[in-house]
Amino acid sequence: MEKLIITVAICGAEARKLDNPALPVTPEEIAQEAYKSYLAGASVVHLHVRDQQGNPSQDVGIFRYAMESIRQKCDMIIQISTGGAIGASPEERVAPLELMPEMASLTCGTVNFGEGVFWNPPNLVAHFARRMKELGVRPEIEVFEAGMIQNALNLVKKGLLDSPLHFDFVMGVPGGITGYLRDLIYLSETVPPGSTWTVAGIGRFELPLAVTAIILGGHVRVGFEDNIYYSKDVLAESNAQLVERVQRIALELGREIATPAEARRILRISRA
Ligand code: KMH
Ligand code: ZN
Repeated sequence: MEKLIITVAICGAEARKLDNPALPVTPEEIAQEAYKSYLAGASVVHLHVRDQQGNPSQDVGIFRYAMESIRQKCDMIIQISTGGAIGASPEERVAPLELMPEMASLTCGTVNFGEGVFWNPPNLVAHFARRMKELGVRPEIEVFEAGMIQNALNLVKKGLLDSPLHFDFVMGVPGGITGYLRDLIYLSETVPPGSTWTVAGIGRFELPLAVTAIILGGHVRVGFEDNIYYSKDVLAESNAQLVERVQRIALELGREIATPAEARRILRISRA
């Protein structure tokens, strides 16, 4: 089994400081939290940013500053979000790719998202994939529903994505696939052999899915984007606390933790 890649999803677009006062929202707070998570074992940071009011933003300048601030502290792989927040325009969502991060998220289909709709029609996904290819950005295929795997494979056939793909199973979003273990088994057995995958369990699904992924040979994403709690009714103190728990469990189970350099090799990222 490869070493375990832990991704930290620091703030996302939906969580609010009202929900967990420890939520990092400024670029400085995000960079500091990324660094603490790196020290706790994370090798990838899934990056969203917020504006001065703490609202989700796809502003290129804020992304640039956050990326520079993280790079000054450590060599984590930076994966920017092209999902943004529900309602963000396609132009806003694709804009930060011009910063040429090593990775970016690419959701391969439309899904209900709570009371909203996360809008990803085929032409939009193809446009984002083409842009990533032009800029040499490694996509992480975000899978909120099983059909999104097939959508990604269709983009491989069209030459817009390169095999082997790297997937992120986002499980437990209201409107998407559930976070039950049988669904993780199903998704992990549906991706083509040779693919890599990670799992992001939402809310209470985060920990059981993380443990299952460690055992199955997948990788793990944790963080306030997906879950603001440490345990039932107990708020997490930091993203790093959630990362540290995954590292601890993985080591107990005999799975070593990947450094950023090792994660680059596993994820086939050649550009430093
Ligand atoms: N905020 C969600 C609507 C991504 O980062 O690519 C979408 C999301 C996925 O967070
Ligand atoms: Zn995200």
